[in-house]
Amino acid sequence: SSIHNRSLGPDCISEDMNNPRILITGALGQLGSGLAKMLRAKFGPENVIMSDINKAPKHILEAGPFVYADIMDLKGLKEIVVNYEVDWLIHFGALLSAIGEANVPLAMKINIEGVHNILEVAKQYNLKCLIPSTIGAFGPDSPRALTPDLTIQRPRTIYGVSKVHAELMGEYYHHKYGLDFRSLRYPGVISADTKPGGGTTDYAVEIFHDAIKTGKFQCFLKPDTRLPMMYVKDTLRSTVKFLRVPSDQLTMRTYNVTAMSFTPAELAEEVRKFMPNLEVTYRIDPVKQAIADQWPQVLDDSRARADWGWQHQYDLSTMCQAMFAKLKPDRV
Ligand code: AKB
Repeated sequence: SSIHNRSLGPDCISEDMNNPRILITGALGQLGSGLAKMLRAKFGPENVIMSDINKAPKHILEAGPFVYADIMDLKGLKEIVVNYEVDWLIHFGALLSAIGEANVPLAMKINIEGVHNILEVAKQYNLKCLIPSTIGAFGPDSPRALTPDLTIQRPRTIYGVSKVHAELMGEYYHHKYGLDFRSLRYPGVISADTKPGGGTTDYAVEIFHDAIKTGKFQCFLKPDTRLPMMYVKDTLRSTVKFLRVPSDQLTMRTYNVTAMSFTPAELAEEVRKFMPNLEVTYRIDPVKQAIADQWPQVLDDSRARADWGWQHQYDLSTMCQAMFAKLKPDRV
């Protein structure tokens, strides 16, 4: 079948890395479809399999292979890996910070037991395995200004605890079994086409949608809450670049990556350059504010920049420009 044909189509840039077949879990979330698009452009549409437990919209089904995959079902995961001859496993299925606090048992199941299944499958079939981490893997005892890769990590959310667990388990499998495990600690990701679900940094996405729809925005964080952030294109570029770095070039397995840091007040000021009449009010969500107050304000990603050449392209101003260009082209 065409699924099993590994040759690149005429539109694909030829690739030195023996043309991997890639499975993405949780692919209907904020990052999956964008990453699939980027990887399909490099490796061919048939070589990137999107998967989720939800039904995919038509445009996703038309773009390339999409399958049902429940990360809690170890046998089902193995079946997909074998049937599709998967080489790389990118694990995006997870519950984010705020929703995790509201559903602790479910977060433990998905974010901890699910990761165990992913690592087991990756080990058994010798897959390159990427499990993203987050600024949420730090906590109140971590330095908040220029938080380094290696520092105190004592998060107090179930999301953070589960992500530290994933980092440590992946690194353990790497050292014990030689698994090519990789992780990036993402900051808040700002995207136009897909929405985040249940995070603490979601306000930075919502402001654009609400501003355009209603001219108003009610923010759930205090105006001076500074957090590390990144435009989705940079997030996806960092991910693809990191996946392609030869293993021996990595001096660590878990790297911080970031692009900018801003507060809600600073973001609102930038958005007002496109919508001068935007009304912003603040109604603090105590759970989300408490989470944000324990997270880094500025992330130090110098090791990613030194080891594998990470460079961001979007800052606060160009990110806003890009968001309005996507969501409201007549404003730009
Ligand atoms: C969240 O807010 O939970 C996520 C994250 C920073 O990991 N966006």
